[in-house]
Amino acid sequence: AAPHVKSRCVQYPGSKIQRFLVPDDKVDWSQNWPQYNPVSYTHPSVVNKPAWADPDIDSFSPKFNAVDGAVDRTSFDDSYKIEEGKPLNPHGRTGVTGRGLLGRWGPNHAADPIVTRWKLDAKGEKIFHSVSKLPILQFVSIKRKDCGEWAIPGGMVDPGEQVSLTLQREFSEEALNTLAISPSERAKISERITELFKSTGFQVYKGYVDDPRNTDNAWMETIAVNFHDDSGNSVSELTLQAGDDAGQVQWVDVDSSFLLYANHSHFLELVSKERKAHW
Ligand code: RP5
Ligand code: MG
Ligand code: MG
Repeated sequence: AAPHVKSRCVQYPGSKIQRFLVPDDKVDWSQNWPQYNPVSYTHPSVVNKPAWADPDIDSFSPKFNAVDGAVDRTSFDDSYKIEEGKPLNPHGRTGVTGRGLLGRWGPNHAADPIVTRWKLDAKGEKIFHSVSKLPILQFVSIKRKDCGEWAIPGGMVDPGEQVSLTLQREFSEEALNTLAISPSERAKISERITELFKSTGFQVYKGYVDDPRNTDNAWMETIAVNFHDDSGNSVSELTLQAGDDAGQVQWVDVDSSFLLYANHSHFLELVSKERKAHW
């Protein structure tokens, strides 16, 4: 696989920290590199010991490469190495040690709901792309508040939470703003969402995320699932409203030229291939 890129972004997000520059041929840990001198960084929000974060490494002994109580510390890749008590990023060097903005040492598990529909004209007919001659898909995209980039409305799997629930919960929180509406409205939406999310889920991707928050000792992994509203009368009818860590939300045409957060574009490419849609 190509070496991770966003995990080596010069400026560590949410900080003034500059990563130690890692050239492509030095990403892999198997390359001996005595000059490697990464910056150690853990964001104050993580140092402050919130409920979603691990303690510092000297004050706890987690079960790495295992399900550790309610926290799944296994990787979707092979088992990861531990060096001086700290997990090593299976995709190689990032120029930063510690956890940065991530709560867990080792893998931080997320789930990404990719909700799609066909792009239709006024008569309700599918719109075909002029070059590829394939029908165009649209997906629900959010603009992240933290970095201003467009992304899939994903989020972290809570300890012990079923991924199927994370997918629904994060979509509802970020794209439908269910954290801010009345219980009766929430119940109505939840019914629709549960219906769509149970019938047509297609697992697109499971593995490492090339996320700008990754470090040498903490990284993102995800399960991305596509929920497709083929008829256009299920989730397409719900009013989108940005919530939680999303600043904006809208239906966006699925196209290779649309820039997205982390490696989310790769997940959409897999969706469009699967659905024989324009990419
Ligand atoms: C990405 O970060 C995942 O693919 C997912 O979309 C997201 C989860 O983090 P938060 O949205 O909770 O910050 O790596
Ligand atoms: Mg969220
Ligand atoms: Mg999120």
